[in-house]
Amino acid sequence: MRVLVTGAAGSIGRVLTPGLVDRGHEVVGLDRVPAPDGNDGPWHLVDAADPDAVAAVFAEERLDAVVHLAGYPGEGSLPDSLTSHVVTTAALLDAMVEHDVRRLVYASSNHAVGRTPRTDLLTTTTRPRPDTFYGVGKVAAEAVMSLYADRYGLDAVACRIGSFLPEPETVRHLSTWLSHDDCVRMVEASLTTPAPGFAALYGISANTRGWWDLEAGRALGYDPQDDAEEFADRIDRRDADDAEAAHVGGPFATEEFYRSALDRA
Ligand code: 15L
Repeated sequence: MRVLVTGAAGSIGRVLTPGLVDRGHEVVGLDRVPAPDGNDGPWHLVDAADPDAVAAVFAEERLDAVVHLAGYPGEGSLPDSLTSHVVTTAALLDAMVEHDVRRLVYASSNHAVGRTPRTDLLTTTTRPRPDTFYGVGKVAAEAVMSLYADRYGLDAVACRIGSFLPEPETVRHLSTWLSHDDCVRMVEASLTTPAPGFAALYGISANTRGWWDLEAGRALGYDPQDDAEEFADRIDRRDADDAEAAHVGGPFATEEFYRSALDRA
């Protein structure tokens, strides 16, 4: 497949680009910053929130699918979060409709449901329950994907990623870790599974301590192979661990992340 990867210079993009190339895909990179050293593929220096610039990329490139990773990965004001996550997604979806590109795989986040109290098993049918304006942005981006799947018959898979890291670093990560290799597996399955329509999955590895349902992902062909437990004896307990265990979103669901929606002068 010829895949446009937005945010290709970011932490996930730098892992995913070679991962998809190794699996026989062609990657077209898009980011606000230049391509990282070693990436010799096609590259577009573009802000994904600029619909004209995004449309120009689609006019120039032949594409089979889009993997949308671009977006600020932490908390911000509500308008900034909406621009970063919703406007970028909408700009891509409009260009996809115009150029008949039929599949979007989106780096959504566990923070779309981060304010859900810890339950026995977190399913993908739980109600949207963001823990931050970042999470609000992810919920709204998923809603735009659902709208375009219904209106235009696009396939749009929202991967609610946990903690994408080389290795788990905290007790929470023993449940929420997504390994680099499993991330590539997750995205490839989301790109190639037949006719998912709109679908959501939880992007974590097969963690022994995981409590987010992996079945929705397995139904889409995502078969995680790694387990954070392998690193458990290297992880020190912290005072914050209990508070982080209360909700899906961990630290994002704690008071530390409370802020007003709008920045004022
Ligand atoms: C995310 O979606 C964030 O981008 C990242 O900063 C982490 O907070 C991660 O989730 C997580 O929940 O560990």
